[in-house]
Amino acid sequence: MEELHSALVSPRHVWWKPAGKQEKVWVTVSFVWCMILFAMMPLWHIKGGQNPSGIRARVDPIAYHKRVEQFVADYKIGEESGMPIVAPPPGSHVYLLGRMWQWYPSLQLEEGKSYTLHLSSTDLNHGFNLQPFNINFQVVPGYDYGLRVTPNKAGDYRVICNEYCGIGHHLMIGKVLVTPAKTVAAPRQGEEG
Ligand SMILES: [Cu+2]
Repeated sequence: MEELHSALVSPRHVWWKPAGKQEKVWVTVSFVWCMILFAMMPLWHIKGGQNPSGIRARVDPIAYHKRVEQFVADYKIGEESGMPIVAPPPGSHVYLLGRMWQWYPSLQLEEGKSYTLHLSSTDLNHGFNLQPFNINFQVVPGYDYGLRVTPNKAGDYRVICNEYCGIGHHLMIGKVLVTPAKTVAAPRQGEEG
């Protein structure tokens, strides 16, 4: 019977040809790959070691600003071009503020010591990017992000903003100085450490 190509004529009941071997193989490979990627999502979340450790809390931007000012007042050790340099004691809470267009204040931390680094913004979204490492965090007004950090390499590092935040975005460069671990003399025999 001659095929009629018309919308008025209904197509044959079985209009398709059964899938060939190659097509079956391809569909199988694709399906298996989809399942692998699907499993990777929860697996990477649990095993990937990329999830931030620490606390998240809502915070009023004005309250956060006050907290940062208190932190600066408590542990300020100097100033550079009007920017306070703050050296908090090991184990303490460290507050860094992202705002147009600076990271405030400059931090001085000690190698091998742990801190809780709080990040927030008082105006709009910024991106905390510690150079030269692949560390990126969204810094969002209204949210206090507390990360447990242990600087493991002494050096003079820069924080840049990787979330476009206006005309001065490229000038938004902060400073984190990590001082070498203080060498502690081993306790002598009979002495309690
Ligand atoms: Cu920015």
